[in-house]
Amino acid sequence: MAPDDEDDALPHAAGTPAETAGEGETRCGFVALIGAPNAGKSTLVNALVGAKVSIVTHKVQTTRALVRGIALVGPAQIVFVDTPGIFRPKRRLDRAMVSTAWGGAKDADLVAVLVDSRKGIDEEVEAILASLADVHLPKVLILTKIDVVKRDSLLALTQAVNEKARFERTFMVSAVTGSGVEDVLAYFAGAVQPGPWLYPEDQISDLPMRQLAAEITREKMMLRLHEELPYASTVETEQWKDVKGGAVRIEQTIFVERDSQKKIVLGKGGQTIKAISQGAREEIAAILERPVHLFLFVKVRDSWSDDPERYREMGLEFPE
Ligand SMILES: Nc1nc2c(ncn2[C@@H]2O[C@H](COP(=O)(O)OP(=O)(O)OP(=O)(O)O)[C@@H](O)[C@H]2O)c(=O)[nH]1
Ligand SMILES: [Mg+2]
Repeated sequence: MAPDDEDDALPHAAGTPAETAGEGETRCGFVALIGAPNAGKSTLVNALVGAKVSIVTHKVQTTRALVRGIALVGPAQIVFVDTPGIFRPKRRLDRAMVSTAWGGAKDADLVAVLVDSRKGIDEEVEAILASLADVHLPKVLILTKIDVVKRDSLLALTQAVNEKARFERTFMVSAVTGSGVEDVLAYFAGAVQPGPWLYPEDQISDLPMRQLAAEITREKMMLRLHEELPYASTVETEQWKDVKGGAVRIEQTIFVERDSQKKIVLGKGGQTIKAISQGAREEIAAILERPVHLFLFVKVRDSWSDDPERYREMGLEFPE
């Protein structure tokens, strides 16, 4: 992801792939990772790509829109599609997220269904497995977080999940220890179809830099704020300007729904927003490899989650 490409991280003209791998030998395809909220989808996409392309928190419903992370394995370019968790939606934003997740699955070439092996089959997983009948694509099962469960429970879970839906293969991974991640990569490298690469060789994500920067700030906010606040807020990058000394000046707006929430985001004497800003600034600067001046503004907009413009910014369809 080139720092100057913040408005346009999509592929330039094709050409490089054939030079590196030889025309006709390359393979390419989209693999969607779906599952319940918190199943470990974004963590695994990051591990597969070998870089952080999607934000991760211990809270549910962290990912809100599709994030494509790109991995190269020999002649294969695998585009892993991280999706929002699938759950029973209540609010409009929930509906947009869940329909985006299913849409991401149906538009892919292959689907990986992630099940948190510590949680096993709960109501949410049960509902997802039942809906897989409508996804007419090759599917594999990935049991996640195997570093925190006993091995024999994995065999029982493998059997139980495979009785409820048809999978080509079952994988067991830990994104924390890295166990099983190479097997998943090798499998999909062979499973994607022959064809030209769709992204330049050095591209690891399709997310424009300004959107990734907003996501990083949202991650720091989700990690610091509790209860309803992570779900009542959104972050947008408003300004992105090169300034003296090779630095970049970034202005972002945090939208919340109520004045009381704004007070919490700011914190006593502005301490909370300062900490969010510092965490985000350091991470964005590390990605860009240049100094960052980050300015965060908090705006109260009680109906932001009913405003089509906010959905466009997030890359979501606005559900009626
Ligand atoms: N122990 C352990 N924890 C993991 C592993 N993979 C993910 N986690 C943790 O699980 C939590 C959720 O991870 P995410 O990757 O954000 O999960 P997600 O499925 O993308 O969640 P949503 O975006 O909310 O749907 C985080 O606290 C991760 O650190 C793993 O292999 N082992
Ligand atoms: Mg996620």
